[in-house]
Amino acid sequence: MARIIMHIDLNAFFAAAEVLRHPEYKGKPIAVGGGNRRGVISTASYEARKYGVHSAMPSYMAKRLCPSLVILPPDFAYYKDLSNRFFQYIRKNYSTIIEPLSIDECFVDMTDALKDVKDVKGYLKKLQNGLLKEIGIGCSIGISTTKFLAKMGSDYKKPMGIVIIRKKDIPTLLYPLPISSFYGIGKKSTEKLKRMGIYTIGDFAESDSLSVKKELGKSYALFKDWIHGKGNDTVICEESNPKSISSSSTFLFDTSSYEEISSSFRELAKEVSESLIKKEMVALTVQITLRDMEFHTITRSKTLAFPIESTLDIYSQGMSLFEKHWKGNALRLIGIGVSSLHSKENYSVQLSLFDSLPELDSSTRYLIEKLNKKANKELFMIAKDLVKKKGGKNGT
Ligand code: TTP
Ligand code: MG
Ligand code: MG
Repeated sequence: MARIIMHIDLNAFFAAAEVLRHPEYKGKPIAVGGGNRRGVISTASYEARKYGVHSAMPSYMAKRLCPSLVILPPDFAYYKDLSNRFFQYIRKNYSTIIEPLSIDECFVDMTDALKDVKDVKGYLKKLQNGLLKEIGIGCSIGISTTKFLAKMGSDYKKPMGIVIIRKKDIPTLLYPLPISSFYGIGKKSTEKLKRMGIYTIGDFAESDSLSVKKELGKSYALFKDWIHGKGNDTVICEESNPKSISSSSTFLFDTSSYEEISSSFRELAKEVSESLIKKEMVALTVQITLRDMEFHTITRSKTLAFPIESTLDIYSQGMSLFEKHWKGNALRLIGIGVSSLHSKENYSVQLSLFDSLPELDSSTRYLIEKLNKKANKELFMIAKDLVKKKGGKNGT
């Protein structure tokens, strides 16, 4: 059965992210990038694009085109966090088969989600508005039967586009586009193709020229397939083999309460641990993120000598990072995550040793005491102590 593939890309991502935390820039020409003489523009708001400002343009040139342009320095940790929330939103509400293509875009297998949907456009409009409400950033969506066509669809209309490309729509929708907009054909090849008389995607689709074949080499047959509606429709879901797992939480009100922050960390550590256990993985690195009211973000991590997976271990390692790096200031967002992931099977030997590691034992005991004291009753204990207490024969 044919799959239904969606490609979704955030509009003017870094610039939109800045407008989100600086509403005073809404509707104004702004850009994100290096402000000095040698700096380049990462991206520009749609208002700035009207002046000809675009990605990869030297900042001084952008300023010349648009003297009122405000150029803000990039904050990658903040964008990464928004990006995670964007992917999470899709994963939670639409499909778990999701493949990020870059920080602001992903392919999603929507076959299941759309199988009983009559009004596809209306359905996607809801997704788009939901994302705008949840994350605060607009997006463009392309839907088709291959990854290539879905990507061409999301590029077709910006901002806030929703473009469905059926095979029969390819000539009307894509043939008139300039060859430079063909996903996969780079700048250099574009220039060469133009010299060969290939100005539009239609020219390429209908050409049989030997020199074009030579220029594109092995990719020629692939690109021909793509533009005729054949091609890859497998969305590779990184989730099944993640590089890291993390969870973050934004406080309703900024807080400097140790108790509140600590209990949030525990909740988040629980989510991370559950996800880790479900994937039968263990982690060697723990990371925390702290963001204050001015959106200054710090991330701190530590790599352990032993693998961990439990809520308590993730929580205690995260808290030790927190206690070391927190300056007592009010926080807006905290996050905790694990990386350097390994399958549990590979680590089973170490895990059995791990049980007797004194460092872990003492930190866990310390934590349990602290938690029980807070709860005023013996809510938590180490599993092996429980076995001992119950007089279990296997209590080692
Ligand atoms: P894009 O999705 O290519 O661009 P965009 O989101 O800014 O705008 P559009 O509405 O056209 O999708 O890239 C995503 C982010 O990646 C972008 O906001 C900034 C960054 N980026 C760079 O840093 N340098 C570049 O040359 C490009 C193209 C993007
Ligand atoms: Mg984008
Ligand atoms: Mg993009």
